[in-house]
Amino acid sequence: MNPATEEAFAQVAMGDASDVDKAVAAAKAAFQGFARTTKAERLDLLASIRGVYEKRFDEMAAVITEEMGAPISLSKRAQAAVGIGHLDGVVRALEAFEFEKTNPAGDIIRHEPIGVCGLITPWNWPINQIALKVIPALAAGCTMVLKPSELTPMNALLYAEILEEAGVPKGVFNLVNGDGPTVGAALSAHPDVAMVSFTGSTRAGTEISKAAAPTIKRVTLELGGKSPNVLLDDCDFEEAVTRGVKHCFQNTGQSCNAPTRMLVPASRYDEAAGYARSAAEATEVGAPDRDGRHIGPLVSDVQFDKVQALIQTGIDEGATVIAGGTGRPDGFNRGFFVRPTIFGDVTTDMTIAQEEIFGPVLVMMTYEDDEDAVRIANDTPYGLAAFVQSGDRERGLDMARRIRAGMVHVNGTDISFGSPFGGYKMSGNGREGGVHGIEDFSELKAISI
Ligand code: TXE
Repeated sequence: MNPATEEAFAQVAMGDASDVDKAVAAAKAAFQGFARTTKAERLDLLASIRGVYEKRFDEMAAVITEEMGAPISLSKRAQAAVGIGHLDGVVRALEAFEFEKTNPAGDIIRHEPIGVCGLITPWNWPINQIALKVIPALAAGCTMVLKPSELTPMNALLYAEILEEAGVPKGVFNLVNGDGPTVGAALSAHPDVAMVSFTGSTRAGTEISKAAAPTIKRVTLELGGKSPNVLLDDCDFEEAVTRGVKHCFQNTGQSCNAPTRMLVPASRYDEAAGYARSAAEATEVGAPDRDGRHIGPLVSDVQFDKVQALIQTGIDEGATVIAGGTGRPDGFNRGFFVRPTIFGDVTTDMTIAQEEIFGPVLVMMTYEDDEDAVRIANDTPYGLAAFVQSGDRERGLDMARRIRAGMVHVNGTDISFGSPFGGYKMSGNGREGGVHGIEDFSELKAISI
């Protein structure tokens, strides 16, 4: 369904457990051969995938816009572009990767592909999350079954075409569309699947871990976040607040690593709230098929209802609405569009300070000193990303070291392609990207002679 028009534009069959059995059997049959391919052969394959992906880049951007509502400019600049960025990060890592080494004790330590992998992905950065799993799995020599989100099956089907055209051998990559409780659960529990790599909600991650437990398979999880953005008193406030709001609202707030909690010194709160209001009011909401820097709709009615309910909870729990609020923005009577919203006077005990909202909703909190900022930054069940704004590199770095999160950005927004992507605490386990992704999809073998 196109979330801007609420109209269906394609029909895709939902698979079931018997489709998972067939796909896993195909992946298992292909494993012995693919596991023995050389590094040079896999590098050639990745180069070929890159070539076909580039050729079909515009189609990829267009389909992501149509099925999940990201404005076309964002789809081109980021959503589809990261499919190439992650591939390049893995290629660089693979070139340098030593699959076999001798340790100081004289034993041979080998990285071997773990086996058939189940890849379960969400809808918010759909091809990003698919590429971040498929590419390192191929680099490691694994075969796989992908179950993309039932909300965004079309980019995954296009990716399957790209992989086939690029010459990925039969059975190495398999795709089963379907929902979580049927196809996702069957993949998680399957005895012939050696590893499940999942990105999505903490709720589904828990279900997957439970379903996988009896088979002792490896489960890597990239889950939700509630990332703090700490503004130290020596940063350029107007610039930092404006950039923080824009970043939080990017992709309509549907990013696991969005800076959703802005922490400002109590003495500068009024100033910061003023800049935040201006930035929110300057945020344009618009149709995704139009070029521009606006934000689009949320992905689905379910997400729309969830975000509306959490905005209402924020109001009920006593937070101040600095901008936005419940309902659709003026001029919209259909589509899952929501109002860019800023809450002030938010305290750590409030639901909106703890729960992932996954919409264009920023909460502003105050702190007394650096110690207090670290305490508040760490005071959620999540630990995916964190952001620190400071005019002093060493001070920013000191704060970055004290925050318990997998990725901390000082005056920046993203880690580089190839750096480890993943979180602490209930944001998951395992790390994706570059060499860390290849290692995640590998088993270690020690050979003594
Ligand atoms: O996620 P689900 P939903 C968060 C975000 C969002 C919330 C709910 O807060 O509002 O989760 O989104 C598959 N066994 N994130 O309900 O259900 C499902 O089919 C196996 C954060 O859409 O987790 C899909 O492929 N698989 C996030 C995938 O899980 C199961 C990205 C994601 O859907 C399953 C998305 C089960 N029992 C949402 N249940 C991030 N980390 O970026 C569901 N799935």
